[in-house]
Amino acid sequence: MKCAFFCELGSFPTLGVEYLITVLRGAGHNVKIVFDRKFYKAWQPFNPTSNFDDQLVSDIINTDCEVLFAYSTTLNFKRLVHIFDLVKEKAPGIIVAIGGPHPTYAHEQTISKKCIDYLCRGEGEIAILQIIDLIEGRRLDLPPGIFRKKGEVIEGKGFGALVGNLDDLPYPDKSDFFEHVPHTRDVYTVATGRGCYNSCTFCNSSTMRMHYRDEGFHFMRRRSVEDVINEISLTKAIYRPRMVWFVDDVFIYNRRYMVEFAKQYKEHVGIPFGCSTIPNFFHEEVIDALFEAGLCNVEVGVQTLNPETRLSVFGRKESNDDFTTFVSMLRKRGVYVNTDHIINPWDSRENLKQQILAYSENPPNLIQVFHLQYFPDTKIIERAVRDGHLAAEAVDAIGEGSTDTYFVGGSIKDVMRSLHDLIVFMSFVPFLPSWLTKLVIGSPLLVLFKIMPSGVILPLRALSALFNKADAAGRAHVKLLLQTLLRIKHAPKEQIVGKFKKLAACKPFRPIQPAAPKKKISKRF
Ligand code: B12
Ligand code: SF4
Repeated sequence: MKCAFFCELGSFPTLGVEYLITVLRGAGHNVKIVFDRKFYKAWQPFNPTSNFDDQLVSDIINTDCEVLFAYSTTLNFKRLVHIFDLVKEKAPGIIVAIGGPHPTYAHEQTISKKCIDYLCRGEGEIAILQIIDLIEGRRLDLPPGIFRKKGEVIEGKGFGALVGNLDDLPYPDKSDFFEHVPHTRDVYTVATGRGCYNSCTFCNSSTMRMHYRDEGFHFMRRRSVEDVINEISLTKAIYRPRMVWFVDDVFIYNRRYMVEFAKQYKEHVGIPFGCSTIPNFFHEEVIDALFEAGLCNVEVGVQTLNPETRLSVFGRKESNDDFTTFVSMLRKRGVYVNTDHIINPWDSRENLKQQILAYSENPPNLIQVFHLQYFPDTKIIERAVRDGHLAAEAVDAIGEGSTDTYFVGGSIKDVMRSLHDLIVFMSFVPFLPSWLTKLVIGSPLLVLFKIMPSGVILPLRALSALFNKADAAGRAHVKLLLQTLLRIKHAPKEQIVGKFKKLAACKPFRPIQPAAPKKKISKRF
């Protein structure tokens, strides 16, 4: 079947899409990928984007596809619906099928959109081929996890079949991303597993695990160390990325697995690598082994240093001491530590000042400050409504793709504005000695940060990335910005693109078997 995949272009490739196109191609389907460069184009001040959407719609129609697949997060959902409405207007015969986080967690609102014909809830490698079977009439029954519209009626239930053994998955075909987004070649993204054992109330990863548990399945799975190492060794042989980034929700867990991984990675790969994790793994000998194998960058989800918010609102069990121990354990070894912090309505202004002081006592290399976004089907929504931080009427809007609702009757912009000085200052903390942080936070000097635009940290961030090879994301953005300013265009040679395709072909085909349900459904994880 002639298929097209519509995918947003970001700083890293979308691994889920890479797997799906590899599975489709493996089953003999013709797949073209159309990238939404809206965000990417925003870097390009010399290219006006006024007729951008029309061009995108033509690009989709020109693929001559019979079915258009798309990956959607809550943040790009509204945009996808806008583009697909335009596609349907011009080419009503194209069937639109959508999957990813937003369709999974707001499935009813998603499938009720006129321009969407099929929806996949949950994992997609098995479901995507089932959708094609349904479209081509080879299958009549509707498998779990696939939803469709028949006139006004919506049919479907459950979640997409899980891959029983992740080693059955092919190695992802990254050639489309590498061809169209050349800067993504520097960092090879890979996952050793799926799922997260934690239960943070603001995150959809825990929702996913719970849903599959309620259906009787274990969502958490990990590939064998051999399969992971084999994929990265092949990557190394085909082309040598500067860095490997593990996109697992939480990478550092399971001591035995980590020890084996470190040993094999050091022996067969040795390329510097980074990962995301949470501050709850304290086996120094394992961290040493990972460091020796090449661990150079760890993104640590801290989110708040207010113990009350962390436990009772965010559902996180670590303590501030855990954070301090973990960060110093990594920094002592020279690992670049990048922390994520979430501005939220439970932490008062005074409390945020205390947190800034706590960060300055034991600073990471970077503090990335985000604001809380409410994603559909997350537990925090109920709490926010109960505590008066979110209007009950606003909950539906989240399922429609609005994430900026915050206080009742207000918006996240108001909150960010009221904390602007502290938010800007927090980003500076890793670059300042702690005595200076203390001085600024307790004096009128803080006013300076009130008038500073939030972008003021960017030149410092860029400089730090230039001098720090381990700051993969920072370097990717600097490179993209420089290429844009210098108007450097990429035309990757066909031969190179062919090389990238080779990776997917290296692994012998194995049929993907669905996971069997657990024998006994445990309500606890
Ligand atoms: C690595 C990662 C990133 C990376 C790479 C981006 C990417 N999308 O791969 C970076 C750092 C760039 C990133 C950025 C962002 N991310 Co992110 N990210 C992740 C993370 C940790 C892993 C993604 C992954 O590789 N998953 C493994 C693959 C195999 O699964 P998958 O992507 O879900 O795809 C499967 C299914 O969804 C399904 N499927 C997907 N599409 C389709 C389409 C069809 C037709 C079908 C049939 C099936 C199907 O099949 C796939 C294979 O099984 C996830 C958490 C998670 N566990 O998914 C968060 C997550 C996806 N991110 C999230 C968010 C919010 C963001 C940002 C918006 C953050 C921000 N505020 O800027 C940006 C958005 C960027 C973007 N355009 O995607 C949220 C999305 C929540 C939501 N409701 O939308 C998640 C779920 C984490 C969370 N907080 O809950 N992210
Ligand atoms: S540890 Fe990270 S991925 Fe896991 S539930 Fe919490 S925020 Fe989500």
